[in-house]
Amino acid sequence: MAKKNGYDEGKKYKVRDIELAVDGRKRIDWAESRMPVLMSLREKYRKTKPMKGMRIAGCIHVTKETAVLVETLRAAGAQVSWSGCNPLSTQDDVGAALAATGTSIYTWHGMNTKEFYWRIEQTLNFKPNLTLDDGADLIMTVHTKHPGLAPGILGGTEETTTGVHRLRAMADDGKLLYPIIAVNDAETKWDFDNVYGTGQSSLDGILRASSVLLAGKTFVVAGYGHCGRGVAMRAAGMGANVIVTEVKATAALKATLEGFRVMKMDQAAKLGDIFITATGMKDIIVKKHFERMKDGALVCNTGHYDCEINIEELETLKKRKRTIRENNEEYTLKDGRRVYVLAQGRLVNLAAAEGHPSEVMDMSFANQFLSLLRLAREGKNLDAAVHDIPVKQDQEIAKIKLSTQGMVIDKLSKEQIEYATDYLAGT
Ligand code: 9W4
Repeated sequence: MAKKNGYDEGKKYKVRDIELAVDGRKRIDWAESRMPVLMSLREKYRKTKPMKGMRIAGCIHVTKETAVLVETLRAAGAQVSWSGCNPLSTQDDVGAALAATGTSIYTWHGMNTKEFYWRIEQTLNFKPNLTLDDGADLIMTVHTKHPGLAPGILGGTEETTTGVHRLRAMADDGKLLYPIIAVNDAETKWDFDNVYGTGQSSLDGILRASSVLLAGKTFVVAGYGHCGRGVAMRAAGMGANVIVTEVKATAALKATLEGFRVMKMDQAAKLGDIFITATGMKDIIVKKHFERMKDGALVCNTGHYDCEINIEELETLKKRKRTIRENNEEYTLKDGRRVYVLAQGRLVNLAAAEGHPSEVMDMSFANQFLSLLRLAREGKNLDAAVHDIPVKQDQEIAKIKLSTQGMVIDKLSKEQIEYATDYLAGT
């Protein structure tokens, strides 16, 4: 394939280097072996091809797990056109492997802003009848630049909390032009992502960037939402002594009942060996906290924003700074104490590790697949509103997941169902 401007030029794709496809395929094979729900859906729909005639434009992180989703949609008969939703999250070898097996894909790691907007236009060129988003950029582009495409679109899906918020606001203003399914709000997505996905991958990021022993360390978790809880649980499992800081009384109470000490960050700052923020709020760790930390303290963030740790204030305290290892900056303060910041205060689970494990993404992406299938079948009868995932779909996905692990659960008998629905019984 001829190369122009450093990129492979092809009719249906533009990726960093098509020769990376061999490595990408190995990664995808690995993810497939960890994503049994999606693979069972692929097997189920391979013959009947219920997505035949569907043209899906997708704008979501190009990762090995996304590739399993894309190839499942194609196996079910859909045509796809894909782009990444964040210039830093694209795995170029995965993009190459998708392109090499005929997926139309326009994305590469580190693309600039102009290229970033260009890639969405490319995916819209084939006039999709379904859209898939992570952050609603694709849907917004249809609404703002190509509203003429909307009548041909049966519906779209949205993967993230932020995207769902944007779309609900649009629907409230009567501006939404086609139905959206809020994949983010499925229990088998958000609960498992936040608790088990972020829980494990954050520790993975800390260990890759520092290789410290967790056992016996004082591990401070700021924020006891789902992410904080996942991290606290896993750190405790590795033998750390966990301290939680919170502003919400009920969340703090849960942390105490789950066996963790709770205190203010002002106090925890003196005790912690490792700090992780998971609040979604700014200025959780600031100058006064750095001033109290022990020599060697390690600080990182797994919340949504990179403003939870005030690095500018740390900069004012430093005498010297150096990169001690990948994703690990050593700040030597004026009094000689050293503070280590991982992944520059960005999301440590993504910047220093690989995000949610494939087993967790399996459920998010099974929800994506089933939602797109629902839109293909029923989209024309749905209102231009944001729709929830049916409870039945959540239960179905959890059930398939359990069955792939060889687990079968009990079922209520007819009498038990009657008992549960009879308000006169049991008094
Ligand atoms: N990845 C990401 C974002 C920013 C970023 C500078 C070098 C989210 C969800 C899924 O946002 C994602 N910044 C980086 S690396 C990096 C990576 N830097 C900053 O210094 C490094 C992202 C969903 N997901 C999983 O979690 C697992 N498979 C998935 O599809 C992926 C990526």
